[in-house]
Amino acid sequence: APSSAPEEVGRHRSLAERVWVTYGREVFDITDFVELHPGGKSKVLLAAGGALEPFWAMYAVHSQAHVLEILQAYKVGELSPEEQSQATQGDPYSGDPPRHPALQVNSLKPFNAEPPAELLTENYLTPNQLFFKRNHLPVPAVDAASYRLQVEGPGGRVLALSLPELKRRFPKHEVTVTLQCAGNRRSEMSRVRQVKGLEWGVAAISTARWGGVRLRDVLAHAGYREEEGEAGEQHVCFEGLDKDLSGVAYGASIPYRTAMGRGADVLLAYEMNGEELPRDHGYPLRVVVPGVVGARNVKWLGRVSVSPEESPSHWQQNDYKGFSPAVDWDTVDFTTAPAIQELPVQSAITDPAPGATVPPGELTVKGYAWSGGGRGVVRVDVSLDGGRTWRVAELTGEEQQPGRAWAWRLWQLTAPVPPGATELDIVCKAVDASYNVQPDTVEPIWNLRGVLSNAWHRVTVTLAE
Ligand code: MTE
Ligand code: MO
Repeated sequence: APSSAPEEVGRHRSLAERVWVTYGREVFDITDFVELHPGGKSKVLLAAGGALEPFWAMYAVHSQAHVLEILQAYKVGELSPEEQSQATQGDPYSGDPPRHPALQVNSLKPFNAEPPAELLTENYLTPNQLFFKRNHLPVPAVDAASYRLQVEGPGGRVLALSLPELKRRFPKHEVTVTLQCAGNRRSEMSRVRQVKGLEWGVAAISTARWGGVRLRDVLAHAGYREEEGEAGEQHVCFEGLDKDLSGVAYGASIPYRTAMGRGADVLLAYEMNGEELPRDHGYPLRVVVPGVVGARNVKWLGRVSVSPEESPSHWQQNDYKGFSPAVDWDTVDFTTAPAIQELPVQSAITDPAPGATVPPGELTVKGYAWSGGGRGVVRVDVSLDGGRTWRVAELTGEEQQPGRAWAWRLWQLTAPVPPGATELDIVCKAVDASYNVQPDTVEPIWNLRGVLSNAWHRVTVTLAE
């Protein structure tokens, strides 16, 4: 069979350019099947140009022999063998891994992308290929065999732990955790007044089942005790293996008690949704800090240390902090605000899409809701008339332990469309276990970096005649 590179498959994303997909190493031209797809044409086109696996993981109806048989009829070739990472001279991003074309790319180098919002709530766990990706630097090529995690113990003694040693020495721990970037929903802030940062929509948030070892077990092995942090504020600092051109690594830190407190679920994860951690998500080892902003979940983890100071990293000191709407770039002083750790309560509508035309009669609205610090979501209110009247949505998904509710709830509401309406102003807002609520508008929480954007989410749709 003829062989094609992933980039070639990626160019076939529309009926005009023909629709190609892959399954395993096989390549299929499914152009003639698009109209026949039982789930509709728009759904099958989401997978165009890339792998079917993440979609079939969501829509389990595909795991049947006859579906594979149908697919075989459209086979046109095979994927060419993985190319040697030929580090193209001068482009530090040439070694980045391939990505799924369904992702909406906000920046290619470094790679930053979110899934289409309506896919986010199709599945409680986000398939790895569709999980949002937020990189500040090129993805480092880490050789798992020679990889050693450096852990600095009390007094400066450094342990070097290989992956097999980590897996052998410490019990495996699994937690379902939602990660959200501080900049999720930033584009809504920019509509009020331009902010600096990537223009994320509502999908810089995703959920996975992470597997790994507990950070507290590793720190205890290195000689730290739970009480240690009480002698004065201490911080656990992380360094990534991804480096900028001057050799400075990505870094961040969390308070010692977040890592070492009783019941702490901070992980050094080597698995994501039952698979080996993908390169974009920190292969071979990353930190997962449940309930805490994405930026502290350091990927490609190289070194862990404990310090009376927070991480000296740019991303801890001079970024990922919140400010008053009164502060702008000419007046900002980053030393005056604390680094973001636990995130505030958040929710958004993922379906219908803004500007969609919906049929009269009944409408189903879907979305996600989540809060930081292990505070579960207790309720989501939805309005179809801009916030004049409200209904309570139905929550679905895992209900986790109070205080350790690290993952989102999905929600949906089916309600009659107000008769005579031509347009609907759909609004959602969530309430967390501490009865924290979302602010109703963006203006009062506007900040120059466009972080912590969690106002009521609004989507306007048109009613079909
Ligand atoms: N870790 C390293 N080493 N380098 C990075 O650029 N980005 C951070 C964090 N950890 C980053 C990192 C940010 S800002 C976020 S939001 C999350 O990773 C995103 O994790 P994901 O790409 O697995 O979704
Ligand atoms: Mo982020």
